[in-house]
This record gives sequence, C-alpha cells and structure tokens, in this order.
Amino acid sequence: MNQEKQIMGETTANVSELIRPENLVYKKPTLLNDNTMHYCPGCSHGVVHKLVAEVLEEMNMGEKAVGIAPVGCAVFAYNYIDIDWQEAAHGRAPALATAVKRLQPDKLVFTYQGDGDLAAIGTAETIHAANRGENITIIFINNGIYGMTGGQMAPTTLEGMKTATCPAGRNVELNGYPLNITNLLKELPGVAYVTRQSVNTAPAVRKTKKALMKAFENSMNKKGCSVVEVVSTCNSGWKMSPEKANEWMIDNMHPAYPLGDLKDI
Ligand SMILES: Cc1ncc(C[n+]2csc(CCOP(=O)(O)OP(=O)(O)O)c2C)c(N)n1
Repeated sequence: MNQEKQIMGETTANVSELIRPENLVYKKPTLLNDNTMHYCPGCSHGVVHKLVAEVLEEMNMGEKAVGIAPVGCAVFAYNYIDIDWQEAAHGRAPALATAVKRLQPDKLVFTYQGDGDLAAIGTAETIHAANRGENITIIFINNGIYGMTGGQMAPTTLEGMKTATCPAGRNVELNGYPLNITNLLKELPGVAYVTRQSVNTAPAVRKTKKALMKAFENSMNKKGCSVVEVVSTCNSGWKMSPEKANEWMIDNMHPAYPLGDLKDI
C-alpha cells in the first residue's frame, strides 16, 4: 500500500512537471470562441468548425476570412467561429460568396453547407459558382440527410437508407439515385480542387485539416473553386448512438462516397 502510494505520488509529480506550456501539443484555436455549441453529441459539424478555426488561425487569416453560413444545422456557425460571416438563404451560399469575393478580392471567402442546402435547393448556385471558377472554397458536410428539420431524405441519401420521408428506405424507382454531387463538380473546368474526407478518426481529422488548408490557399492564389466534402454522421437523424453512427458511416457512406482527392490541379 505504502509502495503504491509512493508510486502514485511520483506519477502525480511527474505529470505536473510535464504539463507546461512548452510541452503542450494541442490548444483550442483562438478563433473558436467559448460559446456552447448546439450540435448533438457525435455530430461532425463541431469537429469541422474547430478545424476551420484552426486552419484560419495557422494561416493568420482570421481578419481576412468571410464565411457564408447556410440553413441547416450549421446555420449558427457564426456563433462559434470568430470571423466575419454572412447568412445566405437556403442554397444561395455560393452565389453570395461570389458577390463577397468579387467585391473584396483580398478576402478569403468560403461557404459551409449541408447536403440539403448544397445539393437540393442550392444545386444551381453550387454548379454555376463552381463552373465560373469563383475563387472561393465550398465546404460540404454530407451526412446524407436533412439534419435540422427532422431527418428527411436528401439528394445524397443512400439507396435503401431509411429517413423520415422514406421510412421503408430510399427506393430508386420512386426517388431516383443518390446524387454524388462532388463527382459532378470535379468535371467542371472552373474547379481546381475537389477532395472527399471524413472526421471520424484522428488521422481522418488531420487529413481534413490539410485539405481545408489547401482549399483556402487555392482560393487566395486565384486557382478557381475548391470543394472539400466531409462525409459525416447525423446520429440524431439516423436514429443511432454516436458510436453506431460512426460504424454505419464507415460501412455504408464511405463505400458510396469514397474518401480521397478527386481533382487537384
Ligand atoms: C428557403 C428555405 N427553405 C427551406 C428551409 C427549411 N430548412 C431548414 S434547414 C433544412 C435542411 C437542411 O439540411 P442540410 O443542408 O442537409 O443540413 P444539416 O441540417 O443536415 O446540417 C431545411 C429544408 C429554410 N430554412 N429556408
């Protein structure tokens, strides 16, 4: 017992010696404020928000960044990332981003959209902004569902996947095929970079961070439009625990939306 106490005492002393500013490998980005996020536990939005804040801080672009917020769960992104934001009506984020970037070309302009916002009501704005080669970054959170409004079917909903509006599963004869919109976007000449990532593991988070950095750099270097898709979970909409939702995503979403770079010029 005494020996145990001694070991524990030594360990505690060692730990307090280790926790020094020079030894820290992680800190919260200063551009991520202290507001409590409204996202469900297990949701991918919060992780991507943190990455956006981290990348902008590392690029020293906090003062120059303008985010365009969507409708959907991420509508309140402006409450968490401490940069300038504009709110766009459903799907109009790429059109608004076009205006902001053209009027203020020295700004780093990005949209942050879910699949309902980007690939349903916003299909036209997304395709045309990308095709015009606007020097913006489109961040696309693909959770295969309308999260905020109760888990309805989205264009990206998988075949057979159950949602509030297709409780027996998506039927392609009735509802059409899942829309792989980033595959379409990569074909457009105005698009410089398309990548599909995820944030379910530490290595995946690191890759998404690199992808965001490259996309933001492209936007500042006038390379054209960059698209970062993040294949994500919506455990509330999918009606699964966070853990199960991650497993389901790996087994079902990742084969349908394979991760990796689709275009990089
Ligand atoms: C112009 C307009 N049409 C419809 C809505 C209703 N609406 C709000 S959020 C949403 C779905 C958003 O889903 P998605 O873009 O996939 O984002 P998620 O909530 O999954 O993050 C809808 C249809 C709205 N707010 N505004």
